[in-house]
Amino acid sequence: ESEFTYYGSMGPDHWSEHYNQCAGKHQSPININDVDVIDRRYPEIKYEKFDKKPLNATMTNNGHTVQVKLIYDGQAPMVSGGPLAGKGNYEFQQLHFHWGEDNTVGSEDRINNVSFPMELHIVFRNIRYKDFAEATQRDDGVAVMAFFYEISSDQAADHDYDTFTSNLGKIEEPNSVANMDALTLFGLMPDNLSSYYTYIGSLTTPPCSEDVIWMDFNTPIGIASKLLDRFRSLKTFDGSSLTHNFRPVQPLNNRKVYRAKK
Ligand code: BO1
Ligand code: ZN
Repeated sequence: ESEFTYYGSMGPDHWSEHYNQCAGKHQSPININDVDVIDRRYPEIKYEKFDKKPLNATMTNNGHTVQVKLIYDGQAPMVSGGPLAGKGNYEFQQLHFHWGEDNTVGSEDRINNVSFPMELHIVFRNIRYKDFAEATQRDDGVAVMAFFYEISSDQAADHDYDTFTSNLGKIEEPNSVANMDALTLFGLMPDNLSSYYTYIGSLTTPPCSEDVIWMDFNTPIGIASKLLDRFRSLKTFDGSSLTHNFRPVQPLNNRKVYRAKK
């Protein structure tokens, strides 16, 4: 295994030299053009335990992103329904973020060629598969819920994120871990979950496994610009700042993007 970065000789243009799936035809991220999107009705999404507090919460600087792991007493959060209907139950694995060097870039998927300053990925695995590695081998194994951020000066909206990001200073070094206050998944998500895009893509980092079922929610999460700066001060393996960690958009090829409406 070789490492990967977001610039230079191990940057996204070179990932497929070491990870052949990164050259696949169903890759993520993509640009979503509203004019090409197909409206579709889906069953309601069922959110289980999204308001449950974990026993333990840690954040890790893995050199590529801030990854949050949550350990639960008993059942972890699960999602089903929506585009996952008939495929089974999907259990929470981890969540993490993608951001950019300034507020004009950062999100991975784009909407009408517009980037958002940051994107949250909440990663799920179909419980019919024994672990994440096996799930990535299946076309119904992995689902990711994606949320976009927008710059907001509404301090109240920041509450969960202020607490969360105030711990980022403890994990500036790659491979460092910090304990954090227990948070709920709903606490990080916007209130309005009624409209989302969905399409079939991949993991956005090596090994770029296909297929991943993506759900990109329309309502952005408001965050203060100064909180985004805390993400940008993390360091990567070569000692430089992790100023950006989004993969460029990939060809849509023969895929369709759907918009779920209630
Ligand atoms: S993403 O949501 O498409 N950006 C994405 C990219 C990579 C992973 C997950 C989501 N990687 C995998 C690791 C596994 C790990 C799993 C769940 O995440 O390769 O080792 O088990 O945490
Ligand atoms: Zn991600």
